[in-house]
Amino acid sequence: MLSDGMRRMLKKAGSLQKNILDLDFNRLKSAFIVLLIIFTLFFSLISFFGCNNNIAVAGYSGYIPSPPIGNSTGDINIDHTYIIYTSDSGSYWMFDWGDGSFSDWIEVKVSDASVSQSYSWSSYGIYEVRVRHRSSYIGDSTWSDPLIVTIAIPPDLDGDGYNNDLEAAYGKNPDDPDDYPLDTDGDGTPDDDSADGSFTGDLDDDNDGLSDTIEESLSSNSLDDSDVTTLVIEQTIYYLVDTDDDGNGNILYNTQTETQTNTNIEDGKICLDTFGDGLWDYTFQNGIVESYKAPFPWLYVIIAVILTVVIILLLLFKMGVFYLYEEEYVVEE
Ligand SMILES: [Ca+2]
Ligand SMILES: [Ca+2]
Ligand SMILES: [Ca+2]
Ligand SMILES: [Ca+2]
Repeated sequence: MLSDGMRRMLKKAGSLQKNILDLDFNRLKSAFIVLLIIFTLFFSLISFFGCNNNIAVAGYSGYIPSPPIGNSTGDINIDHTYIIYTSDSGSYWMFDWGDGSFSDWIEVKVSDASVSQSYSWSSYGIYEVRVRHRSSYIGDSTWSDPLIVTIAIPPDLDGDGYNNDLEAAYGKNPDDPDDYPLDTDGDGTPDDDSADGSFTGDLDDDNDGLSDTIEESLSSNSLDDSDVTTLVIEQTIYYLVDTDDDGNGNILYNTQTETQTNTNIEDGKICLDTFGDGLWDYTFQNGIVESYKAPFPWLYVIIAVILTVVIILLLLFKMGVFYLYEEEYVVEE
């Protein structure tokens, strides 16, 4: 049995424990309310900033900014510009250029701003351009997904008019504009076939219209376009070829019949035998083709006139109208 004194002590102790428990509960309640307020404020802030495209949402470490906007192809040593948009004033942004280089942190002081950065790559390759966001409140984001930028080797690296593959096939340097295959007419097709047979050479090296093969058969220079003149006569293409280099075409080549005839010069005009019958059909002079007109036969006319005069004189002599001497008559007295 407990004494009265003991009962009073236990009752007092129970009362004290109850007070202590009440006190702890109130502290916990206050702490919970404070935490609730802090979380409410935190998530309100997160919700507010989460409206922006490039600003963190809950779980900042998992935030991925949008990739930068800009060209996905380009050339070396040329500035390429990349942009991100943000309404997060007071934020910072950094670009990763994919070649081990990074931009500085770029501060955005106003909302609804764009951040633009230019970069030029010095080597050909494929680069992953990313962007990263930094907030003074919640730290750095992870890198954005990459924008793939291809800085491809141009087909004609040195810009000499011959593509890299062709130059390589001809043993020329694709990175030297002064080293390229022989191409007499400069039309981009080299004179000869490539050694490996992957490229066919020009069939008309001097681009005068007459193929190398025909020029060689006519003894014409297939590397000189000044010795062939193209003529169109009665809808047929002819080539007037100067094989003796005297400035006048001495062979007329008919592309339709693939035959050749000779020419002649009369009064400075080149006479052409288009039918191949040995008679002149046209003349060519100063770029003009005309039907052949035989020259007036002055020589024959003059000879005929002289002969006619001689015959008339002879007849007159015969008739006694003209005579060479006068007979003397002696009158006897
Ligand atoms: Ca080239
Ligand atoms: Ca070259
Ligand atoms: Ca050529
Ligand atoms: Ca030719």
